[in-house]
Amino acid sequence: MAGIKAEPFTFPARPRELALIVIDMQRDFAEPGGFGASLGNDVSRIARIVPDVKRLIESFRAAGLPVIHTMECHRPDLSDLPLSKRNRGNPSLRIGDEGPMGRILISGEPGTAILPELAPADGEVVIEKPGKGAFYATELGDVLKKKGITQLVFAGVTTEVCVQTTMREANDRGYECLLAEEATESYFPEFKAAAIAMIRAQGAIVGWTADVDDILEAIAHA
Ligand code: TIU
Repeated sequence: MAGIKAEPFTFPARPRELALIVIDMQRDFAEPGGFGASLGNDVSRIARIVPDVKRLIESFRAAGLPVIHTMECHRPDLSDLPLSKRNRGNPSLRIGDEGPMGRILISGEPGTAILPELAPADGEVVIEKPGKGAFYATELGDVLKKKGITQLVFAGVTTEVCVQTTMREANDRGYECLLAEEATESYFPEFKAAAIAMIRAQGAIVGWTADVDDILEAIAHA
C-alpha cells in the first residue's frame, strides 16, 4: 500500500498494523425515539451515512483487516453511569429510562443495538463503552496491543463527540489516526466541519482525514 491520499498529507498506512474502528452506529443515535432524538436532534442526518460506513466495513473485511465496533451503553443497574452524565442535557428521556426502543443506552436493549445494516460479523470485536472515548474504562487498548495495531481508521458518530474524543485518546496513546470524512456525521453540520478542520490542523495534530473512496482504493491494494 503506497499510503492513503489524505489531508493534510498522505497517510503512511501500514496494512499489517491497520484496523477500522466504527464508533457507536447504534439505533439510539440514528432512529426516532432514541437517545439522540431525546436530546432534540434531527437523527436523519446520521442514517444517511450508513452506505458509506458499510462500504468501508466491507472493504476492511475483504482485505482481512480487523473491524472493531463500539457501542455507548451502560449496565442495567447504572453502576457505570455518573449522575452528572445521567442528568446532562435536559433530555426528554434520560439514559436508563424506558423508551420506545427499550431502556435508553442500556446494554442489551433493542435501541442500544448497532444498526442491522452495520451489524458486527462473527468474530469481530465489539467494545461496550460507558464514556464518550472508547479507551476509557474498556479493554480497547489491550485488544489493539494483542493484534499489533498501531494505526486506526475511524468512522461513526458523532464526529465532534465520541469520534473526536476517541481519536484524541488514541493520538495520545501513540496511534496514527485517520478519519473517513463521509463515514462520520454530527447532528450539527458546522460541528462536523470544525472537528475535521481541528483534527488535521497543524500538520495532523490529532490525525488525518480522507475521502472514503481514497481509503477504499488503498485498502483494495493492501
Ligand atoms: N450527543 C452526541 O452528539 N453524541 C453522543 O452522545 N454520543 C456519541 O457521539 N456517540
